[in-house]
Amino acid sequence: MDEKVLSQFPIALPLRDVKALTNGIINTTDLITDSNGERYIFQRINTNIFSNTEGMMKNIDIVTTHIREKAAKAGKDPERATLHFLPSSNGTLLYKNENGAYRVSKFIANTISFEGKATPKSLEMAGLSFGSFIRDLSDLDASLLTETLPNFHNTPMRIEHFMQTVKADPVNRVSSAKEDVDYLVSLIEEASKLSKIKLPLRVTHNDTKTSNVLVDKDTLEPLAVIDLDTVMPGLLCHDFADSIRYSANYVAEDEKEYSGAGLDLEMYKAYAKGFIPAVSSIITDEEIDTLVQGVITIVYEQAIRFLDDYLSGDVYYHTQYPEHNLIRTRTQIGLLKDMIKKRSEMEEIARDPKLYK
Ligand code: ADP
Ligand code: GN1
Ligand code: MG
Repeated sequence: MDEKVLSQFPIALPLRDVKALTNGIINTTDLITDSNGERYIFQRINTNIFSNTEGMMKNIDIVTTHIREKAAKAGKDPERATLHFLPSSNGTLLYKNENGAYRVSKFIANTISFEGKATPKSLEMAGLSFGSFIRDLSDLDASLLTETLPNFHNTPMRIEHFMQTVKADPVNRVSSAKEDVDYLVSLIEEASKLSKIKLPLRVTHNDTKTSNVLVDKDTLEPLAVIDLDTVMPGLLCHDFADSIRYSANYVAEDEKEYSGAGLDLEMYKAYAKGFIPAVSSIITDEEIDTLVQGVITIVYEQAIRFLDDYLSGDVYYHTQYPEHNLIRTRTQIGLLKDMIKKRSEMEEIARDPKLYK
């Protein structure tokens, strides 16, 4: 841990404890305890991916301020409702040096985030959290936010990039993923449908893993949505989709026994039960009509993102072994195939009138 970096933040050094939190695959995150026993989250941002760190922190500042104000008006504790970053010695919420960009946020105590295998209850609570997040930000003008990761969920552009990688085959891996490539190429038309539909641009989270919500440790009541780096203008269906992609799969995203991948409808239903009622006051008919298409599109998009990275030589996602991204691709393909089969059940659940009361 770099003391020089830490000393740029208003925390008491030396640190008493450092614990690495390793579930994210982009940034590096540590839970630190300072010499007064105060706990903070210390993060080194992956600036290869988040190159516009100023825009990113500005988006986070706008969004957290909005949430804090709303929470205070609703009589909730604003400090537990969202992230709170500490200013560094330069007066901004970041400290940068030649090795990267760093930030520190207050640790929100007595909370848990859902990691590992989801349960219907954890998914319902995650759905409620992410749905409430979109609803609470629906009166914030999305154009105030910078598109810090341009075209992040632009599926046609992702497809184009993927096809270029397949063609160039820079590290000679295409032959080891031929079936995967062929299958994903065969679905291009299906995966492009959503991009042709006009939908409202909202303030969305764009990385709705269940590990990105904090709930009360005892009651599991939703408190804060965290990991706000990808907050940008986006589509409601993408936020609905990514949690399901991540947590309603029978297997984990990097399960080597990927043949077990598929959609657990009970988990899907649990997420819908939390998410849809939370957005029912703002959701449009077009958005209801695209919830399931959004899920299928996001799973497809993630499959080509992982495969593109595998075929490029693992330049984007952290990997632990050479086939890691290929395994990740296959868990997504297994899920995708099963979702296509279960599409009508998924639609029926997403349109259940009881969720819209
Ligand atoms: P990553 O980009 O590595 O996913 P996150 O911001 O999601 O980073 O943080 C990783 C984990 O750290 C979260 O899943 C959560 O368990 C914990 N965490 C992050 N910020 C806080 C916070 N302010 N208070 C309590 N726990 C936190
Ligand atoms: C990345 O940071 P993390 O692990 O929550 C990625 C997401 C992917 C996810 C797949 C900025 O999220 O888009 O869905 O991995 N974030 C970025 O696990 O690319
Ligand atoms: Mg995270």
